[in-house]
Amino acid sequence: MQDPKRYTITAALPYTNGPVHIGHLAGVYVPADIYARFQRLQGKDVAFVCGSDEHGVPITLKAKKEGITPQQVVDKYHAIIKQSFEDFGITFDNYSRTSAKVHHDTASEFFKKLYDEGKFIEEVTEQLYDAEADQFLADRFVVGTCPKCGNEESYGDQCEACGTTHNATDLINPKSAITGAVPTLKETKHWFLPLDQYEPFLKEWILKDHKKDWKTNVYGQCKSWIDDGLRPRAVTRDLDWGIPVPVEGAEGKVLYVWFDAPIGYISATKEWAEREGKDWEPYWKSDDTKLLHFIGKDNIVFHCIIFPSMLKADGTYIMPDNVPANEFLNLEGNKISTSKNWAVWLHEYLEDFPGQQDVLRYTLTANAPETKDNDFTWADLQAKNNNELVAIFGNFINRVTVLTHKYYDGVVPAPAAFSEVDEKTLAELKAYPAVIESSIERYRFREAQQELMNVARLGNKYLADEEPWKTIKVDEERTKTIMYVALQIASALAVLSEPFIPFTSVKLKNMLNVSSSPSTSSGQAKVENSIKWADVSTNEELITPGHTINKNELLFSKIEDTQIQAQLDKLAASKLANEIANKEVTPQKDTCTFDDFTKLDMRVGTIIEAEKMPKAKKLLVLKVDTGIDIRTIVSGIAESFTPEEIIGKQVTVLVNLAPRALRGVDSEGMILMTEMPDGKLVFVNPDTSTPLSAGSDGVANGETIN
Ligand code: B3M
Ligand code: ZN
Repeated sequence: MQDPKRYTITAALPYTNGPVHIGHLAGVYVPADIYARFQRLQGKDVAFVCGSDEHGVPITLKAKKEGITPQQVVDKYHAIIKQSFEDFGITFDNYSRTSAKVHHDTASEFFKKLYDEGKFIEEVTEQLYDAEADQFLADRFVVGTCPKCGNEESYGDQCEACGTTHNATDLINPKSAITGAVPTLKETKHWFLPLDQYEPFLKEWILKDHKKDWKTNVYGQCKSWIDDGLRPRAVTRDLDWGIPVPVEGAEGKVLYVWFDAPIGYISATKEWAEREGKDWEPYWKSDDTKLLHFIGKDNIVFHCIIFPSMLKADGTYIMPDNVPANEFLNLEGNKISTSKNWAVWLHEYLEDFPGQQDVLRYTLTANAPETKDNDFTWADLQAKNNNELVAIFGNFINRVTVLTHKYYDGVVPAPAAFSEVDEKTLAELKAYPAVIESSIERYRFREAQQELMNVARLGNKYLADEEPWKTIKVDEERTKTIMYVALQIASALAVLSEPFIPFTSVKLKNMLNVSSSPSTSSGQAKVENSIKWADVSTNEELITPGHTINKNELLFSKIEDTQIQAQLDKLAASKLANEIANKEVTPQKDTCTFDDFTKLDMRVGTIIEAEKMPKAKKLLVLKVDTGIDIRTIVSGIAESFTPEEIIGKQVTVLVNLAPRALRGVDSEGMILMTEMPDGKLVFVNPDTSTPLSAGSDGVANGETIN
C-alpha cells in the first residue's frame, strides 16, 4: 500500500496460561515492535495493539491442573506477561485483555450483527462428549490422530505437526484430554460460519492480490487451504469459560476462542482510542489504513482465512495489508516447550542478565526465524554480544566519546576541510536510512539490523584508518575534522538504532546529549540537537560544533563463559527433571517369602582394589574385604564410577551368591546397588562413616546385616 495515512499494527494475543518466552519475543513481539517504532519515527500515525487471550481451553486446562479458577489463572499470567513486555521495551499503545468489558461487548455485538443478518448456519450436529466429565470435547480438550498427517497428538481444532485445522470429529481415535476417556457422540446446536461461501472472495483477495507481496510461507499455506476447499466452521462451543453466545436458546454456550480473540484487536483499539480521545473507526474501517497482523506460523489460517471471512461477513472492515508470520524458534536444538520447561522465560532472563534486554532483542533479531525455523543457543547470544555489540557498536561509541572528552572536554569540535575519505564516509552514512527502511518495509528485520551494524562498522573502520590518536600529536585541525565526522556517525547510530535496541539508543542519546523526534512531512524547522530519522540522509550536520556531550558510560559489557555455562546447566537440570517426571517406573517384582529372603547373606565389605575389565565398557573387577575373606567380585558399575573413586569404599555385599564367571573372571558375590530416578547407580550404603573393627558395637566388616 502506497503512503498509508495510518497504521494499525497487531501482535498475536498470547494465551494467558503461562509466562512468555524467547520464542514469543522472536517470532512476534520484537519484529512488531521494530516495525511500530520505525513508523512512529517516521512521524506516522500508529496504533500498535495487543492483549491477553484469556478464553479458550488452554486456560481451563491450566486451571484444572492447578486447582484454581480460570479467572485466577488469567489474572496471574496477565500481570506477568504485561510486565515482561514492558521490561523488554515492547511499545504497545494498548495492551488489553479479552476478559475486559469492552471486549465482551465488542465481541458480542460482532456476533449479534452477523447473527441478525443471517450470516451463520445454525445446525444440530453430533459432537464428541466426555460422559465422565459431563462435557463436550472440542479444541484442546481432545487429542487424537490427525487425519491429514497421522500425527497421534493432534488437537481437536488444529494439528501442530502439519498446521491443518479441522473439526474435533475429524480426529481418528479421539481421547478426552480431561479424563482420558474415549468420547461418545452427543447432539448439540451450534452456529457455523460458512467459510465455503467466502472462497471466491479469498481467492481474489489473497491468491490474486497478494501472491507477490506476502511471504511465501504465508501465501503457500493460504493457497493450500483454499485449494483443499473450505468448510463451514463452528464459532460457538459448549463451555462455561468464555463470552456467552448473545442469542436466545444458547444457554451454556460461549463464542469459540478463535472467534473472540481476533476481535480483541478491535476492542484493544477502541479502549486505546477512548483513552486518547480519538475515533477508533478509521483504524479499522478506512481504506487509507494499513492493517498488519504480526503472528507465528501456527496462527496463519486464523488470520488469513477465518478472521478475514468474519470481517468480510460484517462488511464494514478493511482487510490486512500483510500478515508477516514467522516460523518457529528452537532452543539449543530442541523445540521450545512450556510443559517440558524447555524455554528461556523472559522474567528469568532479566534476573540473570539485568539491564541487558537489548542483548536478547539483538540476538533474537539477528537469528529471527523469518523464513525457516531457527535455533537459539546461549553460545550465540554470547558471541553476538561480545563480538558485535561490545566489539563493534560499543567499541566505536566508546572511542568517540572518550576521545571527545579527552581532547575537547566533551565539546564537539568544528571541522576543517573534509578529505576525500571524509566526504565518502559521510555520503555512505547518508545512504543507510533508506537501506534500513527498505528492509523494514519488506519485513526483513534481520537484514535491517545487519545494516544498522554496518553503520557502526563504518565508524569503526573510519577511526581505525584515520587514527585520531596519532594525528592529535601532529595535526590539530585534522584531528578535529576526524572527531567531527565520527561524532556525526555516532549521532546517526543513536537514532537509527532506536527500533532495534531501544534501551541502548536512549543511553546513547543521553551520552551525546541529543534527542530524537519523529519526522513530520511538514518541513518544520530543525530543533538544535534533536535528530530525526530523515535527518541522517538529508541533513549535513546531526550534531553541531560547540555542543557539549555528557559523561561517557559503557553501552555493553562482555558476557563471560561462566554466565553461559550457568544457563546451560539450568537447561540440563530442566531436561533431567523432565526425564525423571516422565520416566516409567519399573513395576514391582513378584512377592518373595521371608524364608527366601533369609537365605541371602549380606555383609558390609570394603573395596580394596578396583580396575577396569579390559574391553568391557560396564565392568569393574573389584577385590573386596568381606570380613570372611578377600574375594574377587565383577560389578557392572563402570559407567557410574571410576576405579579410583571407589577404592576404600564400604559397600553391602551379597556373599553367598553362587559364583559365576564373567568374561573369564570368577565373580564371588554381588555388590548391592540401586538406581536413582535419573538412571544413575548408587551403592546401597551401609552408612558407616568411620570404619568399624570387628567386635565393636554396630555393623563391622563382615557382620551379617539382615
Ligand atoms: N492466543 C494463540 C497463540 O498464543 C492465540 C493467538 C490469538 S491472536 C488473535 O499462539
Ligand atoms: Zn497433521
